[in-house]
Amino acid sequence: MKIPVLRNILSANDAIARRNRERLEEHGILAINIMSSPGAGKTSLILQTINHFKSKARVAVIEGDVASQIDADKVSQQGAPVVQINTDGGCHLEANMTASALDNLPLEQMDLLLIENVGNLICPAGFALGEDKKVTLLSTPEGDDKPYKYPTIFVESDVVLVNKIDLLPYLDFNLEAFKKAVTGLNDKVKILQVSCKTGEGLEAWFSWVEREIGKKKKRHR
Ligand SMILES: Nc1nc2c(ncn2[C@@H]2O[C@H](COP(=O)(O)OP(=O)(O)OP(=O)(O)O)[C@@H](O)[C@H]2O)c(=O)[nH]1
Ligand SMILES: [Mg+2]
Repeated sequence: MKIPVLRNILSANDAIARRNRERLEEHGILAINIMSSPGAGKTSLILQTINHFKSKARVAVIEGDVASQIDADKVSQQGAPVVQINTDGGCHLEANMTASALDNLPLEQMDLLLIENVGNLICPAGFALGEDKKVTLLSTPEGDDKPYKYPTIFVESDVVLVNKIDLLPYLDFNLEAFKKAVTGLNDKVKILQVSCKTGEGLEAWFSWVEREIGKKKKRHR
């Protein structure tokens, strides 16, 4: 009896996600759903990305957290429009929350929307928000076996960022084993190695984002 209920929830979510996608499409805004475990570096990546694009593209952010507006405050300090969503215990963002956030963002003045999902390697992968791309961060202290334990998020992702590579000398994280595990699940995924602390590897991330913004604008014209 529970299965049809779950289907209804997911199809309702998908319907709202489609409307979000249409809304973003109308304005030519590229939307990226950023997912990871708590503390893997989502906010750090967002802050680096805002900083890089400040004279190149207009970036806005949706921050998803169970509680607090700590991350939204950091984004706001960088001058980007931001909406904080508190899920009050919910372990992922849903499309209806994203729709409300879109109501509160200056869509006419945006090129890129970065959505920081709730820190969780499981549930966020199951809920479409209306994004164009899904990006997962996996930080090196979490271990290279995570694709085997939490496969769905890696299957769903367009890009996987291995973050905190500056810590590799102190860990037994095996980069090649991790890449093999991810590509075994998803042979189309792009894997980038970065440090949001030192900036190493971020140029490749910025280039990918820039290309995707360009593609979105082209489709919009
Ligand atoms: N050494 C190192 N630390 C990093 C790196 N990226 C982020 N951190 C640190 O990791 C901690 C967590 O980073 P956040 O960016 O807040 O992580 P998050 O994924 O947004 O965390 P939640 O929002 O709580 O899920 C902070 O202390 C960061 O300074 C990195 O590349 N290397
Ligand atoms: Mg954060």
